[in-house]
Amino acid sequence: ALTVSFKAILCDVGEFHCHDQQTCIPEAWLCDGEPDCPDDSDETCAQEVVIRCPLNHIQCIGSKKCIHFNKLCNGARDCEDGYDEGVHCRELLSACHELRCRYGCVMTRNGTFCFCADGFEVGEDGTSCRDHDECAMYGACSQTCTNTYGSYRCSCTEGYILQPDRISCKAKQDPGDSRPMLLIGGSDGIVITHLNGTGLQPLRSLSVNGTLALDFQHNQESVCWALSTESSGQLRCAETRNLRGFTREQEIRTQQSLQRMCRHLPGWKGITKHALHYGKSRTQFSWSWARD
Ligand SMILES: [Ca+2]
Ligand SMILES: [Ca+2]
Repeated sequence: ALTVSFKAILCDVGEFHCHDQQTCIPEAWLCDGEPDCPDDSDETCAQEVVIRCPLNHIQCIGSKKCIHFNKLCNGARDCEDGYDEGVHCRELLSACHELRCRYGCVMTRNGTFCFCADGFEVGEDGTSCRDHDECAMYGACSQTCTNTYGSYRCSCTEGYILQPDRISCKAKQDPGDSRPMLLIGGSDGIVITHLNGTGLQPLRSLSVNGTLALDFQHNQESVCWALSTESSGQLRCAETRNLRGFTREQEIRTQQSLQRMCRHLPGWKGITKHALHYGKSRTQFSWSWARD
């Protein structure tokens, strides 16, 4: 099991303190429909949860369910509360007709608008259809995203294989390869462990408040981490040969305040978000896969 030591955590400005008193999450993750605190205290929301439905989907009122536009006014009740069906389906027919949509017309209780085939979005004129750039949305693919006309394609960098979900990538595991390892930036050091928590080894101890973020560059066999201090942050990188200790450690000078920057690095959101799910081990982890 993990033997990192834990300290009481005070959250930063812009963070929410989970009711377990141990985990901090960005305020933006409050009431997003996805539990991030170990005790789910970020999802006990007074107001309605804002759900973002996928393209060509609409949210049923009063539930988290998203249904495809095709299911609106199709004669079958798809929302539990019947939001998708009703007299408006007949009353709005002529309004829809006047829109002269290139592909299809959506009728909701709030009015009508055009929609397009899956993979396409409505153009500026409100009626024509153009390709939807799926790659513009962060997280569409785990590694490389290629937008195509009417669709998109995910691919993986060398050494990784695309998974059956056609989105995620996993490292190829050849018989001679080293086993996957987990790098953990804890409050008092960077440690490495096997995925089952055995073979825990400290790589570097830290005297300041701990790591804000941690990343592993596989092609350079190096680890970079951001440290928080009271007033600013510091980015440091070191080489790790076979993940046995650090060599050639150096500070990377940055112009922007690092504390602010780390919170906005899009590529790191997924990592830290997962880290907080890991919060049952009672610390604020940033972690990164070395050979996922
Ligand atoms: Ca329906
Ligand atoms: Ca596309």
